[in-house]
Amino acid sequence: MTDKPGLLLVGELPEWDVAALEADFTVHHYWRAADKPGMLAAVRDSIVAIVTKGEIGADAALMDALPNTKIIACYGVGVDAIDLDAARARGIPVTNTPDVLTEEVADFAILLMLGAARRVRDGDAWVRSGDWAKKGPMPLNTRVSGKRLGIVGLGRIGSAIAKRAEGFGMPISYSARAKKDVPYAWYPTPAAMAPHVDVFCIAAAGGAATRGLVDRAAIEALNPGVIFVNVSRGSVVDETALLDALREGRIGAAGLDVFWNEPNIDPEFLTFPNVLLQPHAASGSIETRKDMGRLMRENVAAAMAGRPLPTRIA
Ligand code: 8YV
Repeated sequence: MTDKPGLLLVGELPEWDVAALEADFTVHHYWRAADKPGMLAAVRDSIVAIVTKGEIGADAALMDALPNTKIIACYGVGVDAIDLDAARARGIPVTNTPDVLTEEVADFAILLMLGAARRVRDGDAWVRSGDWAKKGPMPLNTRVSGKRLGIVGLGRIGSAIAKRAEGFGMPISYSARAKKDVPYAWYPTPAAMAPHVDVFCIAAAGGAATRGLVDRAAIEALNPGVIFVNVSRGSVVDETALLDALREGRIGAAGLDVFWNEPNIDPEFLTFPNVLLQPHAASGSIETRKDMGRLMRENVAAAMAGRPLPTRIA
């Protein structure tokens, strides 16, 4: 019988994070429990920490089922899947992993822009299928450098995308509620920005405040042939309107890392050859995930020791 306190993992983490957590906790893998209510009942009093992920959070019912929880530590920067009001009401602090993934996600946004516009998946298939030798050069595609970039949300990640895009000679606009002290053109809404850009990239935080922010009006205001990228949350976009635009051929290319209803995404996305699909993987390098895991564990350790939490968000 161990006397280590319990920690609930809501989603799968790399084995090195699980091993590090197991030094101090009995780790309960909620995500793989066949009988979730049964597991919660069995561990009810022992759990002192809940570890969530960007995509898988914690609701009020989970908090109520684990009344000794001292921290909800998110392995990710976005805490939109956690009921923050419920956590506040119960006095449970919430932490996330900002900064350590900013550069990685910004790199990925650029990768999606280039990969979608330059049809990198088709090029790879052209080589592998033998079409290169059989048919000659692959069909031509679209330039990114020098095109006008519009970023929805100029926070840490949006700003890092802008910095990179400057290197591509892209004139930059952003949409945000308030104008910032930056040398980029500001628009109050995505719909206002849409007609002025050739590449439209979503980097806003998820959650109630941005749900449907890229609405049908924004999608209908996009220039024909736009390159559309999303590395934030599917919830920020009216996905029905996006699918309509793709079906009607109004989008030149799209690079999408996030969707409604992940991982069971709308299968219609699979039918568009000009869409580059990724499985919510923008922060998914070993280096960045190790940094995220370390920061998540620092927050958990601080909560256990009663120290200030390094990256508390609520
Ligand atoms: C995930 C993310 O946390 O940081 C976020 O908000 O969505 C991602 O980095 C990551 O996929 C781990 O689940």
